[in-house]
Amino acid sequence: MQSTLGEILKRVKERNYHDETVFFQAVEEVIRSIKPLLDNDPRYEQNGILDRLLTPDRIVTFKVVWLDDHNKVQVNKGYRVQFNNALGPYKGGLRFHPTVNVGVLKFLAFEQIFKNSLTGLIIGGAKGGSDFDPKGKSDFEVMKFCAAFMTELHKYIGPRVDVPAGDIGVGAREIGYLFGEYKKITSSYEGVLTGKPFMFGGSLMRPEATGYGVVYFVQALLEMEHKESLEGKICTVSGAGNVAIHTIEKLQHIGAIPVSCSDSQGTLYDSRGIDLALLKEIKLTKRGALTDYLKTHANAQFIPTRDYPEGGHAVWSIPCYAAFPCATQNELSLVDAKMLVKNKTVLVAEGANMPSTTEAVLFLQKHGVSFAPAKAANAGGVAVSEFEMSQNASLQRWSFEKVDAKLKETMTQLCKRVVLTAKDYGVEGNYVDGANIAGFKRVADAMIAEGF
Ligand code: NDP
Ligand code: 2IT
Repeated sequence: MQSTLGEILKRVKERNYHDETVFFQAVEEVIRSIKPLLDNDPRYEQNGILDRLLTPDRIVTFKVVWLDDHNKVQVNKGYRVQFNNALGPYKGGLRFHPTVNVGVLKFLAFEQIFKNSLTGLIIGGAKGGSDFDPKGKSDFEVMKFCAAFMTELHKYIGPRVDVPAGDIGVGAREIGYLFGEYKKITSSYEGVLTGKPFMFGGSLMRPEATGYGVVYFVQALLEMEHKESLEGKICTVSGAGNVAIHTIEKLQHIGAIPVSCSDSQGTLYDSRGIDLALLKEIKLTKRGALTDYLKTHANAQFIPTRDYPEGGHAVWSIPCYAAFPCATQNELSLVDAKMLVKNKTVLVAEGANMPSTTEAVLFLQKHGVSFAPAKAANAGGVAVSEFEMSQNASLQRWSFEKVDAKLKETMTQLCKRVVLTAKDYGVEGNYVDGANIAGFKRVADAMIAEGF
């Protein structure tokens, strides 16, 4: 059927929609943290560091044309934001989600610069993706889309240039198809993507790395700052994807009790603790709906998003010791922060990228909640991606135990760096400032040393 003029115009407007609000939100937070550093060290001003750092090196935008299962031509937009490579090759995930636009990817790439810097590894910051929605698509459709996406993307990436990985909507299946197409185009086996399936060069533990890393970070933080542990503690988790599932898994390994997860449709609450094997089967194997969980556990509760009051999210109304937002940006609002404080939550650790609004972060910090920001807490995923790059470059395979030990060590050192930087700069206990200052310093000093 022919589209009406109104439908065509709507599509054009949606496709060209441009909103940088989340990028400005991320920038504002970093600037607020590093202002004292900028005021006290004239080198940053003299070298124009701020203006240089706030401007992406380049943004590539391209058209992705592919054929769906009904032989209908589909068109999506593809992007790669290469923000800064002062510390190493551009590195950061690809997100496939209908909400992807330049503003969202600029925010994610900007955050990635500081996150990657905090790991102490040799990686710069980037992000990319598409407004393509893998949900409801057949494997063949996903494959055809990925091949078409790589036809353009391959021109801009390389194992020493820019190494993409996964993010929302991009897991091992998508990375496998992307890698296959890259290899077909270039006839070259190179570690140009991370998060590959193990059988052709993926690192063991990359799927688990972000979630496990979040828990390792929190363990180190609780030990250093509270002389406490998560054992026996009730934890709430949002999201039901890669990061959420592996956060829940590691929490269970260490004897904590994760009681929730969520997706775009609603929140699942199981007061006896989430049945992880069932959750994995529903979400990872069948790509199904969270409500299917109730077929096995009738006592669990599913709270649809639409039934929850405006401005808040059901996950954060569940009383807990520690809360782990692991779904998406700005999912934890001021209303939620107030609820967490009311329920005496001790710690919030961000598994997702910038899941808490600015107002929520400030409220939590003001009320003494230990707040572990994303760029520190979720750096384990990209750290293991860098381990995958190392393995590919040397044609080695590391054991699960070796990667796990290196991940734990990386997150523990990262935590110490954040805590001690906050102390050194007179903002003890403010891990947002600690992470931003430590992340910024390494990048800025490299930019000065390399000239412009
Ligand atoms: P997945 O695609 O595996 O899972 C995403 C989860 O979040 C799904 O449960 C999804 O629900 C939910 N979600 C996504 N968008 C929304 C939305 N707008 N509203 C409500 N729920 C939503 O992604 P990941 O687990 O990989 O990523 C989750 C977060 O972690 C993102 O912020 C990502 O940037 C960040 N991250 C990921 C890393 C990684 O290694 N994968 C590393 C570091 C950070 P539904 O299926 O219903 O859409
Ligand atoms: O936000 C992130 O750190 C990621 N999506 C992972 C990036 C990577 O290159 O592994």
